[in-house]
Amino acid sequence: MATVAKTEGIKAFSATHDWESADYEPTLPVSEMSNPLTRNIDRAPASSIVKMLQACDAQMFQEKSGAAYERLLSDQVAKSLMEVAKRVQLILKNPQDSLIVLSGCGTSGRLAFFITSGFNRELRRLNHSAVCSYIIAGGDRALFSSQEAPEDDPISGALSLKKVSEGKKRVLFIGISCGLSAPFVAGQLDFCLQHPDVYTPVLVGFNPAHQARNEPIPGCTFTFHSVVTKMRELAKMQKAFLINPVLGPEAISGSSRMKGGSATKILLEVVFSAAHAANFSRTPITYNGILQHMRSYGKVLDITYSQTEGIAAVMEAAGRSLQCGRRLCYLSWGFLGLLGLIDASECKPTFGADHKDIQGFVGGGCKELGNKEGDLNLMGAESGIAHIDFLHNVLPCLTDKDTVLLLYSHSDDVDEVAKLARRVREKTSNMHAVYHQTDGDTAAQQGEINKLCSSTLNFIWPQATPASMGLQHMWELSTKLVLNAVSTGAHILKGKVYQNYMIDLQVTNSKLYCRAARLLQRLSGHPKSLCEEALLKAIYQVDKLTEDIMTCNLTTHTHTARKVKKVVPLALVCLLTGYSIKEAQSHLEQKPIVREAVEACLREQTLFSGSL
Ligand code: F1P
Repeated sequence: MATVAKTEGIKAFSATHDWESADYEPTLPVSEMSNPLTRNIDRAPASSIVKMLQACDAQMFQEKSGAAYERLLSDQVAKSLMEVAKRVQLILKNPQDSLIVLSGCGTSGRLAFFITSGFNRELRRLNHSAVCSYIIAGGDRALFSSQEAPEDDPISGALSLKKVSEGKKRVLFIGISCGLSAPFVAGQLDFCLQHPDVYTPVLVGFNPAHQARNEPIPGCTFTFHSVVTKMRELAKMQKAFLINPVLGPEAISGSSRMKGGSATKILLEVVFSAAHAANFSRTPITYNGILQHMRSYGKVLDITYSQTEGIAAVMEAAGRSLQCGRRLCYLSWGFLGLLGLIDASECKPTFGADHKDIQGFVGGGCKELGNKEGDLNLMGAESGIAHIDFLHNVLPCLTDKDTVLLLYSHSDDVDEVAKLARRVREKTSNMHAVYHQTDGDTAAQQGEINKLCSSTLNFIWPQATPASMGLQHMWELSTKLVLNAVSTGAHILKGKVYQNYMIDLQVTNSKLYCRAARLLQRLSGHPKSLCEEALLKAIYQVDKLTEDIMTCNLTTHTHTARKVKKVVPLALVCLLTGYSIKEAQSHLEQKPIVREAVEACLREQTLFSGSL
């Protein structure tokens, strides 16, 4: 056994470098590549899935290995972070007529909200005015539910930035797009470049600049790539900043919510903490300080993944629930809860999940989270995010087949946690917990909660944390890693991943459409034109494409795709078998596990071509 593990470790180590070579998937940006470490993640047991995710996350902190890319701990990245932190500090010092805006789409927008809220809360605690604002493509409803289409709208990006910064004389704009790809963010950066007297643009993403998306954006004269090129020029004079370390491919190809999201959180927290310390405790912003702070996040990975077996147990429970059509609920308090909401909302575009498959609930819901648009009842009563919604809509029908995961820390009202845990336990024994505490601090009720739960991931953090890094930030990253692992793993176990590709992704914006077309090419071996044809047939549910469909634009395609389930599997089955859409649909109904359906088709295809 030991020898096998050792050789696997060696293989895994050498594989980490494959993706950096020039001939590895040369047409893809790093954020879309498939990670050699996870090629067999779809057949791995839960504990191996966790280990693979750990190895992928560890790639974030690998030092530059002579390759062409900047890394998280690279010299240039630390220097840019210092400069941006100094700009933030200037605004803190002189907040009048100034603003910092964080913006992004999907997970990146949700993290913009998360980081903005945390920073403003801290400022208000010190009686300082809140200087930070967030923008998310699609508005506040996109904070808690998947809204992918607004990502394609550069005009609405620019207009929302204009609106939020009306009347300001100095704006530090931080646009986040993990893949350097979202037109919404490109529109905002372009707007900043046109008004350099007011706006200083900063771009956070995780591809080298030359890999920024270069597809034309309908109605615009710029592409993401052209905007980045201009910013690079301005960066030489420190009039714009690019923070774009490479993290290695995601564990599930293109799933930027994972490493992309974690690194966004790390980088921006480092910037804001350094600026905060400089302004309020006169701690100078230094290169070493920045680097040390970044490294301390690496320790969060170690502490979190030291509980591999515990994470795997929750993943297995969640996987069993999803496999039999039941659900996973995150119940939480305060801002750890927002991470639960974020994690849950991402499963729809990534795995074609129903919004009820994984749902997050936070104490008082929107009231507690303080989003701009206040209480959002836009998605109907059944989608409420407060505990009261859970008690009314979910608790009555919970059974042992559902999984409930409590997320709390010793600074939450643990009495409340125990109260809710007792009520959940009356309905299901399948309750687990993630609990953060500092060394030496224990909550009296924790013993009781532990007994009510079938498993507890108890993270004990050292009291003496690096000065610059709040404990809260550690708990948050650790919780994010656990939730990403649980929800990704549960969907893998449900058969929603083939090799390391999301085969049931939603095709609801241009990036996802291109990803889907690429995946069809890769799996079927057919040329691009044929794959796009099959994709459109699946979207419009027709066996023959009409003139009308062919002349529709991409926005109409992605809009129509919202209403259809299993678009990509459907297109793939048609491509591989020559079935009609109806036949392919019935084939997929007979084999509801998408991975198995896809594998069966691929097997038949190989047998068929072998017999020729
Ligand atoms: C933004 C994003 C992702 C989401 C999905 C679609 O990506 O909305 O957050 O998970 O993949 O794209 P990016 O602009 O940060 O690359």
